[in-house]
Amino acid sequence: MPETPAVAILMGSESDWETMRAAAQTLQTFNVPFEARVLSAHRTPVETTVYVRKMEDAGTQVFIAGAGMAAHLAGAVAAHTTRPVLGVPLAASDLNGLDALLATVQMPPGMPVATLAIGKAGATNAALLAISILSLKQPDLREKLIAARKERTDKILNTKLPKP
Ligand code: RP5
Repeated sequence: MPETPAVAILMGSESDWETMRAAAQTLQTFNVPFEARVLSAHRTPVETTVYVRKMEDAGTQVFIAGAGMAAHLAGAVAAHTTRPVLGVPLAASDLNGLDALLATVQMPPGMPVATLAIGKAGATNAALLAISILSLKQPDLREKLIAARKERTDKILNTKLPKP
């Protein structure tokens, strides 16, 4: 039997993949099993519900949802699971992601969505946050996160600026 994906990445459209692949790549780097699917709060509401319930039942621990414009996907996912839902607002309109940021972050009390930054930074950080959540029960992942942080720290400290 294939391994249950610890993380499910959902996005509202194939056009979101260019940004959301940063989440997939980050999970891959940490060897975290994941599945990525295009499902939309507005265009496939029933299938989104069925998928989230199925994945929660199968043992998926964290959901990442990226969407642009009137971005209701993360909220729609949160409506069907008590697992952590990480929302990534995407820049898909003339409002450059501000529309998606507000739609994703402004959840009513009782229905939390942890909202990350707009775009690729948010997609990367959603994956890192998912790994951090999984690391509460997986010491090997915690070690990998610590090593990755050290690498970033060293890179900053070893920066050599070009001559003025
Ligand atoms: C949202 O509408 C999607 O998440 C995407 O960011 C945006 C535009 O979708 P497409 O028209 O490119 O399919 O639902």
